[in-house]
Amino acid sequence: MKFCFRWFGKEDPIPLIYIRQIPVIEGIVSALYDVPVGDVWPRDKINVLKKEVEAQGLEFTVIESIPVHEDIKIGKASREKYIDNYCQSVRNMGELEIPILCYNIMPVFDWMRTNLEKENPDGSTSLSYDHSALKEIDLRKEALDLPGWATAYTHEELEELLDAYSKVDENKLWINFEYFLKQVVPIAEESGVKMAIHIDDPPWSIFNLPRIIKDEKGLDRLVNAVDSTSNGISFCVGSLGANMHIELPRLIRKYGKKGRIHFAHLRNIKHTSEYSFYETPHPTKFGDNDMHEIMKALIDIKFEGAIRPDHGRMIWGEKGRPGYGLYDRALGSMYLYGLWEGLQKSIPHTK
Ligand SMILES: [Mn+2]
Repeated sequence: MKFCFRWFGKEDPIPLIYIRQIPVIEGIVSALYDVPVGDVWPRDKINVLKKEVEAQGLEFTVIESIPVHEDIKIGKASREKYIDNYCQSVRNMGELEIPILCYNIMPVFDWMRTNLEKENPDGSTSLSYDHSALKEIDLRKEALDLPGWATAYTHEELEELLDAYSKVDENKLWINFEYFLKQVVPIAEESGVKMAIHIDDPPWSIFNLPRIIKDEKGLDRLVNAVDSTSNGISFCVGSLGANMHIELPRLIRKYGKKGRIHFAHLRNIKHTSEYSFYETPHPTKFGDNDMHEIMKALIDIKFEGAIRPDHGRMIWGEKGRPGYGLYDRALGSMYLYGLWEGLQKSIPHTK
């Protein structure tokens, strides 16, 4: 497996050379952040980013993410143009030999947290999610005041989207998603790109919006929608593990053996109630995910895709993008590498 690290390009306060200094990191996970949603990602622009990564001795391994336009999810007539554009972006990354595309199909909001700076007893801060706090928010009545989302939409834009989604239930979203996959996956296949859908985060409906990539049933429907290894999964154990009833190692083995897991996000969370949690340091002892069992499952399936540490805490006084500081993710990388090396050397059949 290839150890990777997410980098937000020039806007990221963490320079690539710092990432390079984390000894186990070989690959970069990044994206273009200045292309309007729905437009084609120009090959030249992707190439500039790729060259920048390679100048530091790293590989541009994963694009995370090319956003799927809301019109595709809603099923508007304008989706045809946006699907064509998406196919062209996939071709462009394929020509540049970037092998993995992480994307998601969450309506309106992607990841959701209610606090980006939950204080921990040791003085560090974490991202957290409190379902009861979220349930009290009526999006149509009050200005959206959630961390990370304050400026994403105007009130009018949000109203319009919510109206459109009032006619899109889970099944309709599935049908629209399958329509998209049937066109894009064959292009990905011929372009040498593995598409890898990220798990919905958190893995349940928020604000009455439909969410479909949230459990085994959803992942089954996904892999059956188009029978191709280019139609795969970004197995985010923090997102999926927020559902207390999911058996992560079993699902890694199940979809991994079908060749459908191309990317894994490895992080830990601790539940404060069935639908509420906060993010912890990566090691097993701090959270509810057994990282040792998760890594064992990845080794069992002879996982050859990309992995990255996921959100970290803010520690050692670091300021920056919540969840994406350097220090705690670097600690996470070293921990994951230690697990990997220990397991690799102690399981005879994997040698
Ligand atoms: Mn993730």
